[in-house]
Amino acid sequence: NSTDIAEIVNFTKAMYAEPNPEYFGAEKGKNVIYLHLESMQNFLIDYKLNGEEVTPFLNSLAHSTDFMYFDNFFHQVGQGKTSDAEFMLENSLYGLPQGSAFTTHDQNTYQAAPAILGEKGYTSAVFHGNYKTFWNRDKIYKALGFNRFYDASYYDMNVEDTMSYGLMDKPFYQESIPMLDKLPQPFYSKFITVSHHFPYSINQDLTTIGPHTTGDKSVDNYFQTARYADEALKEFFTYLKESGLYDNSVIVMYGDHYGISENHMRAMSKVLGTEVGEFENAQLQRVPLLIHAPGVKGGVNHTYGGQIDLMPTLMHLLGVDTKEFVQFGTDLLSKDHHELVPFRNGDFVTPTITSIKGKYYDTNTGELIEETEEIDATKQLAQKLLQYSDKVVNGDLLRFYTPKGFTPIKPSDYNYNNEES
Ligand code: GP9
Ligand code: MN
Repeated sequence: NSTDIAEIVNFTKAMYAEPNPEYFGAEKGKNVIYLHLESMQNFLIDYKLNGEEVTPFLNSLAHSTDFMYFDNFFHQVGQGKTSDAEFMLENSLYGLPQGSAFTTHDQNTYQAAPAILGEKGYTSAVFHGNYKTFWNRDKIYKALGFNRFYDASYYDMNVEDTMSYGLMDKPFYQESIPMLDKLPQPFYSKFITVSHHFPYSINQDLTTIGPHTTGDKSVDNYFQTARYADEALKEFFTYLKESGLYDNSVIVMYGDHYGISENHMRAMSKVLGTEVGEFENAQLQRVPLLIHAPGVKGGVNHTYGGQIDLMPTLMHLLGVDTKEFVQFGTDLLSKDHHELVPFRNGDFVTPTITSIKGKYYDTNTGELIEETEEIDATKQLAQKLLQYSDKVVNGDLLRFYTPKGFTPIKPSDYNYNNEES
């Protein structure tokens, strides 16, 4: 096992992408605010329903130079859905091929973002309007080193303000504000939203846009809850600006995974006005990624990447060296970033090739292409990334490897009474 980890450390070091000096440390000491956008897919950006924007606020951010907007960014989750997205962005390790690492591997040793930043004086916190045991969060967050976890017990979960997965986004953000205000700075925080969750049902009094008209109910409703989530986000940004947090925080918004599954390709063909097959469905796995880094000029960035790449990207912006850490993604802003996006089932997308179930397509045209040696090599690399990551998680291999300068955390030091930090 220690030979395994040595081999894997060699591999991740060989994959390591040097930070771009233009961005490295540009946000040193700044707060971090992650906004986990439930089920938000990238096709919504600038999409018009009956001539009306569905997500006008997100659209305005995507077009603003205050934000880096990545339009070729993909979710990479498996069965663990939300928990896989979180697992990737806290560890730069892939979720598992089956089940959720959050529930099956909560006793592992991790070298996660909250622990790394904790050593640099950050206080970490998760805000989520659902109960702490969902996805086993109360246990895994201790292994990741989260100092505080504000779950449903900290919110007013009255019937009108909740849906099946928890608190609606507007009251969620509102009630989070006083708790966020009390958080010592610099902080590393994550807000996990839920109102835009399958099956996208919402009290019609709260809607400001009609449903779509494909006849497929969950697809049609998807646009109403997306609009509501967009409005909630806008309200939260008003607070962020007024409080001054906007100017001293890196704000990262990401879609956690698809909201409309492959079982709805017929309806999606109507939504997009073009036939949606296997190839188009793979392209639809894009989720929005928007990063506000104060002082850094934004704009649209076409780099291909996925959720596995978020952690090194953020660490480098904060001026934290990642070379000694076992991470399977690479900094999206690095010139050496690998534009290879493996999906959990071994399919992958690059700027030129889309691989689906043993078939290859030209990513730009959707035309079928023959397998070449280069494509085969890319496929091997995608598989290797997934397999090595699985070895680390299944074998709990990080317990045999402590990066230079990192002090392992003790999960038993953490509790979520949230009184002391
Ligand atoms: C609930 C939530 C939903 O707490 O985060 O998770 P999902 O069903 O999207 O995996
Ligand atoms: Mn989710």
